[in-house]
Amino acid sequence: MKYAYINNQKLEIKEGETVLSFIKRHKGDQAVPTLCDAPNLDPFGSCRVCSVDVALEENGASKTMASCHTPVMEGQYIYPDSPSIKSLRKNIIELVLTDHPLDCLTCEVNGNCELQTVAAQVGIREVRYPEGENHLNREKDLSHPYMTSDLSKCINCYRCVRACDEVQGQMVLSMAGRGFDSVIVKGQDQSFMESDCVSCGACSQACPTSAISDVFQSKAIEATEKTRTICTYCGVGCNLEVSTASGEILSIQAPYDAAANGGHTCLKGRYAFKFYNHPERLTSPMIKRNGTFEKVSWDEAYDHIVNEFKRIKASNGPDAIAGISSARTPNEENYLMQKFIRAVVGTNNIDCCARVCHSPTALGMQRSFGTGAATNSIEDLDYAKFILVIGANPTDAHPVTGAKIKQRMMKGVPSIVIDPRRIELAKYATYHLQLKPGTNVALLNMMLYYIISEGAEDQEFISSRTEGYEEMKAEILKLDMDEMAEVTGVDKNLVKEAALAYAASPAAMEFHGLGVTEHLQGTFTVQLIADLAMISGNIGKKGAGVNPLRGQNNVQGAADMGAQPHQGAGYLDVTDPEMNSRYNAFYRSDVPSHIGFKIPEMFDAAIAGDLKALWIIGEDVVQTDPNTNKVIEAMESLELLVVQELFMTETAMRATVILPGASFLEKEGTFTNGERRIQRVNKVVEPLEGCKPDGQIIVDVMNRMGYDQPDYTAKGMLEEISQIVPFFKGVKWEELGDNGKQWPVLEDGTDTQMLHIEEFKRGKGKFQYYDYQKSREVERNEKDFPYIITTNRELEHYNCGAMTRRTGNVEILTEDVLMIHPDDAKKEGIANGDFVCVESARGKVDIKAEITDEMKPGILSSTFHFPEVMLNIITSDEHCSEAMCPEYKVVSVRIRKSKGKHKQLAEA
Ligand SMILES: Nc1nc2c(c(=O)[nH]1)N[C@H]1C(S)=C(S)[C@@H](COP(=O)(O)OP(=O)(O)OC[C@H]3O[C@@H](n4cnc5c(=O)[nH]c(N)nc54)[C@H](O)[C@@H]3O)O[C@H]1N2
Ligand SMILES: Nc1nc2c(c(=O)[nH]1)N[C@H]1C(S)=C(S)[C@@H](COP(=O)(O)OP(=O)(O)OC[C@H]3O[C@@H](n4cnc5c(=O)[nH]c(N)nc54)[C@H](O)[C@@H]3O)O[C@H]1N2
Ligand SMILES: [Mo]
Repeated sequence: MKYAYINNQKLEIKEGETVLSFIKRHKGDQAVPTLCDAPNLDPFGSCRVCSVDVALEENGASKTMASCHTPVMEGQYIYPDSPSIKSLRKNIIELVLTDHPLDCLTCEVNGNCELQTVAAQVGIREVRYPEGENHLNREKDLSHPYMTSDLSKCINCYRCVRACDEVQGQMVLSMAGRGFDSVIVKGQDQSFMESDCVSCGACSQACPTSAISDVFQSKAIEATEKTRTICTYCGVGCNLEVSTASGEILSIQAPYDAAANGGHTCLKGRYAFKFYNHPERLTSPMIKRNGTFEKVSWDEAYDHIVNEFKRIKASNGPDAIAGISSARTPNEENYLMQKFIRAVVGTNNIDCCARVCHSPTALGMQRSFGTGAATNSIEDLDYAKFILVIGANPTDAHPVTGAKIKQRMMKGVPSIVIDPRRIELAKYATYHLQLKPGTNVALLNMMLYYIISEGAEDQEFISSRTEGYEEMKAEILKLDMDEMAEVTGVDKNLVKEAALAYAASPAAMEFHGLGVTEHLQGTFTVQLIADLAMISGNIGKKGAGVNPLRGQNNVQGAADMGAQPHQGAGYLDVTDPEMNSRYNAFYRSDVPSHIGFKIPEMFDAAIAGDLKALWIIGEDVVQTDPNTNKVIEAMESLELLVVQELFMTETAMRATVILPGASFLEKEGTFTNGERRIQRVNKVVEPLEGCKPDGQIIVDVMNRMGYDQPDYTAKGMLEEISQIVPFFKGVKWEELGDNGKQWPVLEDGTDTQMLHIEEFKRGKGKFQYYDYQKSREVERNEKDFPYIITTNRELEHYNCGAMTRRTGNVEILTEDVLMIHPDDAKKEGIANGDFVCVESARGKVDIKAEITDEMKPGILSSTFHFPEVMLNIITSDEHCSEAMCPEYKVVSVRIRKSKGKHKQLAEA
């Protein structure tokens, strides 16, 4: 063990500590005042406020050093508050204050300003120098809905610049000018809105004064309470610290000690919370009578639903009823919903949005490895020596992880991006393989071909840990690379170089998204990704693995809890007689052992008249499922459509009964993020008047159907879940702590950062070969529909947009646009901003053109966040042959300049 001394007291040193972290660990965070230092930034050593005296012997001659960036050495004698140090700090702060307006008492952050706190800490009561003038005249920036700058308050500590560079990697902020004239500027001295700012707020959180700050909500500074919870948007699972006063949410910060996001979050997590008390929230149950919704009491709504369920079950059997559970809601609520459908209704007709999202990932990885979840943790990015991103655009869709990946790429970690679009990460990647949508299988086969034919495979891993290799290899070697290059549109030499660089790396970490799954061959693509990881020995070690970037905040959890028709809670196979009887014994029920309907099958059954009742929680299938007019037909064929929602979505409009649920801010439970981390969602505010937590609504209906289920509490539900879900065995509400636990959690509470370390869940990892197959949509492309449109997502809006469209985010991004290559635009006579009619075999929509060379000629892309466009009118309900995930990413269309803005809905 190594030791150093603080005020002559002998204390142990930890590896890698600076003098500052050493002092803070032993003497507390307040032991040394700091200004330019921040917990999530690299030490900078510019302000010198953290200076301490350091000597080589007890009370010996000392040197003054900035403690934040000086490594602590064995045997050092550190004096953090000698008289000379105290006077030095006071002088420094006094000088800083001369450059800062002296109106602290009237400043809106009064009481929350770090500079003010530090001034008090070092003992300053008044400033002896006159107020300086060098940047006090700078104008306020009021351009942005969430962030504001008043750079007259800037003290040039660089924290904002470093946060923008080191945390987000956006490089918007910089210091211009020299000496006394130096000032912080955004971009080319622009406003937030004009600059390339992505509104993550890292600079605002980093600023120690209020030179850059959140636009102050009234009373922001009077926050009385802080509650830690988990973000409701994507699967990164950011921890949020929510400040409230009098039951109202004022602001959100990212806690520095959060494992999932370490002091960072994106503009949705930090700022897009105002939907929660938006005037358009649904606040009363409603029943549709003669075509219009009438507000009713909860009792009346429940009676209606229960009578209908009973009537339909009696006349058509339990399989005429189905449920769609919400991946936006906690584990406990998903568990209850599937339990209601299985144990109370008596059918396996339960599904969730994983169907239209990562169902191929779950199935493909189960086939290859035995478990469908991410093998490694996000933290592993720090250890990865190579990064492969395929069909995912994390800087928009998983911004915190995206920023980390981007940081690694900028620091020179070699990488491959496989995407038809030049996404942001492609600009930093070593190789961008810009393939035609729908050709992943051909491209991955090319990579496997070159690794095998060049002898770059990991023989040791293959022989000790896998099976099926020789069969796969024999098929791969039959392929003609020129033919595959033609199919994918990617130069074979580039693929070869990229594949060999990947295979040569000691630790390559893979990430994938919907560009992999939402295809005819989605599941096969996932299996080929698994092949690639196995052939290069990239499983079971740090900085490697196959890591799907799971979409919704709790889509991992929704599937874990059994919100799918073929596997119940904990992925036990419902068709296996032993598992089936285990469920029935546990639920005191009689659930049949046949697989229920998947979402697309529910719609077909509704149209065919076999499905009569559907209960949907938090999913806007009309806007987000493919082939909108078919979805509408399905909704309208039902006798009972219960929609449990926050807002009057396109789906809710077509309901027969509406139940107002409560948002994540108004209830408790757990979300499981994309790295299997089960984290506590704590109630921040009371449910809006008239709304109920979704879990309690389900419990109420269960009881009225005659099933005894205790009232909803997160703790109670977790107790029940831990008895049936094997990998939740040791999960206890009160033991989850701030950063949760990664499943499997053993009975003694130990959790798991990495899967398949010595052995795969299924024993040996399974290699499998698949041939590239053209989808019917691609055939259409070769005939009547010459363009392919694929979908992407925008940072500011989230899926159907019901929530983000009701926040300040609409001021930043207002509509869906059609990305089109300049050559195509020219050919079709389309100018930037023109409306374009995009027509597929299903229907047509009008979208505003945005001319960009991010897409290749012949390929278009758009988002699906706005009901004004309703992009899914044109998408097809062809789907993955194995998992039934829709082929959203390949839609063959023709385009022409449009005269106006129309959409073609069935009723219109
Ligand atoms: N801001 C924001 N964040 C979100 C969401 C949101 O709506 N908005 N939604 C959340 C949800 S539910 C999900 S599932 C995730 C999705 O996050 P991602 O998986 O990143 O989703 P997408 O952007 O739809 O698609 C990813 C990429 O696939 C590419 N792609 C299209 N076709 C192909 C192909 O054939 N091959 C390859 N290799 N790539 C292709 C697209 O160009 C796109 O860049 O994001 C989550 N996070
Ligand atoms: N063209 C195209 N379409 C796509 C995709 C694509 O890539 N291209 N991606 C698909 C994917 S991956 C997904 S996951 C789906 C997502 O599609 P959806 O699941 O429909 O999208 P969300 O916007 O997440 O909708 C969730 C709804 O839940 C409500 N909600 C949120 N929290 C709660 C709560 O606590 N309780 C209740 N009761 N309601 C709540 C919100 O108000 C919102 O209306 O879209 C799919 N659609
Ligand atoms: Mo998703």
